[in-house]
Amino acid sequence: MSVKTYPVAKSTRGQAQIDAETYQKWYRESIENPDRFWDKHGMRIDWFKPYTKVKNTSFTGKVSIKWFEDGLTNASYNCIDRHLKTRGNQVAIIFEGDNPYIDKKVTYNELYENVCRLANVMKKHGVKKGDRVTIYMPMIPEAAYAMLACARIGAVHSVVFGGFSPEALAGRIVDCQSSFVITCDEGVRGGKPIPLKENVDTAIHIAARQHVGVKSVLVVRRTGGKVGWAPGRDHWYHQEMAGVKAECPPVKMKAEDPLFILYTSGSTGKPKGVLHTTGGYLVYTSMTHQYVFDYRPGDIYWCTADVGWVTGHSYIVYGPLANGATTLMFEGVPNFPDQGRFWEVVDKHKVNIFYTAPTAIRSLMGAGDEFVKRSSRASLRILGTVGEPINPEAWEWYYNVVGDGRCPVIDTWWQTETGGHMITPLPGATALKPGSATLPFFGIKPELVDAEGKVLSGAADGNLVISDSWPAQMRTVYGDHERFIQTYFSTYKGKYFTGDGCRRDEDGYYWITGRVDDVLNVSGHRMGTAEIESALVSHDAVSEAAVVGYPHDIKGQGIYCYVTLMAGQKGSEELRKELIAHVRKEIGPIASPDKIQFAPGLPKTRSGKIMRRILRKIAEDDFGALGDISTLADPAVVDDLIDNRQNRQ
Ligand code: 6R9
Repeated sequence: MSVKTYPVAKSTRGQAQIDAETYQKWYRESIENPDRFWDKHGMRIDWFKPYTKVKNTSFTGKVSIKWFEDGLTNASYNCIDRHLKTRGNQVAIIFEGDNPYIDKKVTYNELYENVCRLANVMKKHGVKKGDRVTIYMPMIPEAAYAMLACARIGAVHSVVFGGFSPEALAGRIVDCQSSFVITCDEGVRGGKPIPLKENVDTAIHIAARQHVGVKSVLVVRRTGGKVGWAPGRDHWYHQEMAGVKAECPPVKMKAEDPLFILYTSGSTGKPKGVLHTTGGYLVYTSMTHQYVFDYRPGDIYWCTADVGWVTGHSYIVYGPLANGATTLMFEGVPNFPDQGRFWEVVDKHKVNIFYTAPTAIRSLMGAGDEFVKRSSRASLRILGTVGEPINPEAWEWYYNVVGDGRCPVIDTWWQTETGGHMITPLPGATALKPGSATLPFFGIKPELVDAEGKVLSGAADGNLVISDSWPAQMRTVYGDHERFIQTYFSTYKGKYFTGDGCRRDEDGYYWITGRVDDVLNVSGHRMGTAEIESALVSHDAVSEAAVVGYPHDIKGQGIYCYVTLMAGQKGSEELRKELIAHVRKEIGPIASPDKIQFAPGLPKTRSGKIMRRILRKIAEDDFGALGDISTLADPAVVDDLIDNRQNRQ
């Protein structure tokens, strides 16, 4: 497949902050002398007591990661107080409701008052520094207040995505022994209520059976829907907030004091509590937010993620607010009231920087250009993506149709574990190649290794590891440091293993090929499922595709493709043949699909990630043991996939 390259994008508002030369210079310095580099950039946040030590990290033995360790700071102070003098009346948060007629603006002064009050409410209920607080909320400003209020008093928040089931919520409450929960009566998404308080009630019962007692639940009233009530345990947010002072001094936190825990699934076992700490995380998320999005004061910035995921933590709340930005929080979904909602909101709030996931882009692309074309999108300057590899077809559509060919597409590769962007273009510095996350951010040392751990040089294909620490790296798995070492530092000694496969091209550009367990080996040829998916999606009839391997007598693994067609297209034998020919043409005969199943829907988590585990099982004709499918956005798609499987034995 020939690769198109887009020259360094001209920023539509003068020169971007980092040009190609500055990128080279800073990158070199960050690698050759990380202490000096981060000593300088660590001062981008405010410290009550400046650090004298910068980096103290080891990827071997017990694995210990410390940054700015003798400095004292506070994340809430950095996200609020330090802006009050200069931009107290500037909007900090724009809330856009699920209902398009509902919105609200919160200034930095108002943010200060709300966060201080909430911090005081928590203190009143006995929450202390180091205590874990579970936040189970929809996308409303109170979710951000709750995170920042925890940070203010040194409590460690654990945000659980509002789409998770009571069982999943209970598991997370139990794992970090959390006795204080902040929630909402109901959430609203796509016009439908979500019974958050009811789920919390159920979760608390489940947790109690495991001897973890939740003492207090603070409930924000969002819909006014009827909820159960445990007197003495449950408290209304609005009543509590009215009864406390609007000022609360931020606690002086050590740089390495925990800021939050965020649970994430691995390939084995129960979800891991990824632990992030204060100083390095804030330095790195604010710095990446500024340079990766070329954020300038006054910009309206919108990341469509949910605060239940790391993207919401780093790039809706902490990074943007530490930079004094205006960050938009969207309560709804991309297709409600219809598939034009994103672009309507962009016009309504004059959004300059827009950051979303490839899965959203592909689904909106499938709905047709008309939904985009009826908006102006003239305010847009930067388009970002995150979460999975973006296929060139979707990239081009995003660039040409959404961005009208004038906004660079910033494909950011990173993980819950990395805290912030790792491999990403910088607008104004990096020539773009659709589908490539391009080059490492400052301070990031990616390496490709083969199965034996041999470091590969030049253009190569391998497993992606990071060979030295960066400030926002996770510090441990909460309560299980051994698991941290095992999961991330034992596969390749002395290196952080990302779990992703990756190719580096002759220009040094990185192309993430997907999780290593998704890489296929067909007749001894190695290829990323993402590559085949990308080829399939580049066919006009295809809206989305997911490819998995299945055991094949002769080839080792065969290629099984689940294909969702564009609206109006019908699956047929003829189209099957056409798609096979298309993939052969795009990649080569080795990538010929063995099976193509037309699927009206793919099994996705509520964050939009395709659950390949399920697809692999069905492809293997072994769907008796699909495991937990309760976290799927729409568990019903599984039945259709099973009924129409192509591999009956
Ligand atoms: C931020 C986030 C991490 C995994 C990661 C990789 C995939 C994320 C990507 C990407 C290709 C990108 N991933 N961004 N793959 N290109 N730009 O998504 O964190 O939920 O922990 O997922 O997502 O496989 O390892 P998380």
